[in-house]
Amino acid sequence: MAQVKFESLAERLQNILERAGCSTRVARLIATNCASAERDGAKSHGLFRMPGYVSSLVGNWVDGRAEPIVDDVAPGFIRIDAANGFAVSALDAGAKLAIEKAKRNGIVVVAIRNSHHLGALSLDVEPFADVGLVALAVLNSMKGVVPYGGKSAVFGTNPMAFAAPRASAPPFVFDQAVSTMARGDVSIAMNEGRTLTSDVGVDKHGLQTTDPADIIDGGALLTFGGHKGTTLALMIEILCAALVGGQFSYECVLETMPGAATPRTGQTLILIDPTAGSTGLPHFQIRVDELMQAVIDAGLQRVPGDRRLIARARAMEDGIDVSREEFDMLALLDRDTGIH
Ligand code: NDP
Ligand code: PYC
Repeated sequence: MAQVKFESLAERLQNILERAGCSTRVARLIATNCASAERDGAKSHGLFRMPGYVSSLVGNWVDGRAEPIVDDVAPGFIRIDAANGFAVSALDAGAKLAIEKAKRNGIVVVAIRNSHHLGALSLDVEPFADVGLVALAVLNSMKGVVPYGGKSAVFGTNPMAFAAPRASAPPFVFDQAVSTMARGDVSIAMNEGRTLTSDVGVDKHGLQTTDPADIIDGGALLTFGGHKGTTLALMIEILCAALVGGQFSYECVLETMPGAATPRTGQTLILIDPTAGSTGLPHFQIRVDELMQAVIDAGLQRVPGDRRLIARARAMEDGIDVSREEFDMLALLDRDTGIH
């Protein structure tokens, strides 16, 4: 295990992504996103995703040079066609306009289609709370989650992330999949030889299993909270496919596409300006703090998002932990993208 500075890890990833086919702008965005997830301890959406980014780029499943088309369609609505590129690049292209419109109108919806997302969604919402906005993002992905009581997969693991500014601390941010576990974490559990609890997934026959390999090998995940996770998964499919003009997770077929590892789906972001609410931003921020204190007083061990912030502070101080296996994986990607 070695500690690597954030900037040097991001630079190494950017070089790999450029050689795999990204423009400099897109490579920088994805590399920063990936290094940031690793920095924040989101292990299933950091370095672990690099082989997937590279194989999707090399197989021409995703266009790493795509220029997103931003369409200002209504006072409270922006449409972005990611042009078969990365959602992170599409959001970056529309972010400035989205902030302006949210501040002018009180609210804006950003509807992204034809996009690929393989990252931690917290990173998409946090910057908006840093400038005083409330942000809610949802994302659909590749088919792999069965509806409550069902036997076959329809939904993606479909994360949602929310960020709100606070008075006395960095923004409150939560970020979670609609499945009991993210698929990436199930793969990591499989690689580490761990077993799972029986509420995580089913095998290829639809039977509940505690073996992560059964889930990855033709099985599927379950929604968290039974039917309540299923209702959220449905909402996210509607907001990320029907609303934006994109694909439902079950329509995104990767298996027959060589190299495809990123879902070609959609994303919706809603920004709200708290100054347009009845209380204004400073009071809003104090009220968020009061709520966090109330849940801590009631016994919640920590505010959601705190683990991420602690991991981030430690990584920025000491460097990001990169294991021998992760260095080997990066060396393989160097080789596969033309460095010998
Ligand atoms: P987790 O279940 O690990 O965490 C969900 C939320 O609960 C986080 O905000 C977390 O905060 C908080 N939390 C966890 N444990 C506690 C606790 N004991 N007390 C208080 N709060 C707690 O997330 P998931 O496994 O569902 O998702 C993992 C990641 O996978 C996310 O970043 C998600 O965006 C990503 N993902 C991406 C997909 C894609 O298509 N790109 C698809 C699916 C998932 P904290 O972070 O501080 O632990
Ligand atoms: O971990 O479930 C997951 C996931 C799907 C797409 C990106 N991450």
